[in-house]
Amino acid sequence: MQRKVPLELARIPALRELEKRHGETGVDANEIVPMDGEWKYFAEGRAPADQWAASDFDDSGWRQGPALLGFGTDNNITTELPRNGEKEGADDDSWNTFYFRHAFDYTPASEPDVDAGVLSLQITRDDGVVVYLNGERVVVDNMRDADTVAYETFAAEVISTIAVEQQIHEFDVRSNLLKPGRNVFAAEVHQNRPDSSDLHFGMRVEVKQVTAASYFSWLAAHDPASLTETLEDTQRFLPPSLAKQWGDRLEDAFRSGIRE
Ligand SMILES: [Ca+2]
Ligand SMILES: [Ca+2]
Repeated sequence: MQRKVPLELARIPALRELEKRHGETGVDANEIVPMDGEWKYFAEGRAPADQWAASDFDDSGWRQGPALLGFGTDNNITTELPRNGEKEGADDDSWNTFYFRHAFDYTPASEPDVDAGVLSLQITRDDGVVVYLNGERVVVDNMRDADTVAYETFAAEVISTIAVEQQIHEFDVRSNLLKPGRNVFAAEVHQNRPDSSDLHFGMRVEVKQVTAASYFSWLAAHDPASLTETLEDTQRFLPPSLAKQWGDRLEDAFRSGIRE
């Protein structure tokens, strides 16, 4: 009987390497934010209060709707945002930036922990975006002046044509930023120029973890002779803590050729 192995996969490259070698079957993926999730939004032609991205910010005055949120495109927008308020067409009064918040409860699927994998953020945006998790900036994508993004900052590149606008951009974020209990993603979406006619935002998030169950069941499903990696390869791409915890079990599996 093997003991239950705690999850301590802290290195993002290790998980991605495992996924590359083994496909999704070696990795447990759990959706925590759906692409059509509900978001609070602030579309007022100005920046909200300074702490708007913090998890404890009071967004009770913000409006709310399911993603995708935006205006001016054919890209499956569910929640229409006001473009430029009552000032549509007045370029010098254009609204440059729109703000979003999504709160959710997270219960780790297995003991320890949220320190054991990556968050995969899958984002569609027009034009540029900055994303925060519990107040910490985790993604800056297609923005000018990335270090000093403010309401007035423009996106770097124009996002045009349906094919480009519908692209999903995936980012790995450390999953130890996720806490058991309440969490908040926040995002600000910026236009690339004052008179841009369209804008949208949506984001799906998965927690991806390597677990003993996922890893050893993957091993069990494969003929040892078909494996291209050696025990040493496996120990090298796993993070040291996990390679150590799984040490005997890995050696048994490779030596005996008997998959559990
Ligand atoms: Ca566009
Ligand atoms: Ca735009």
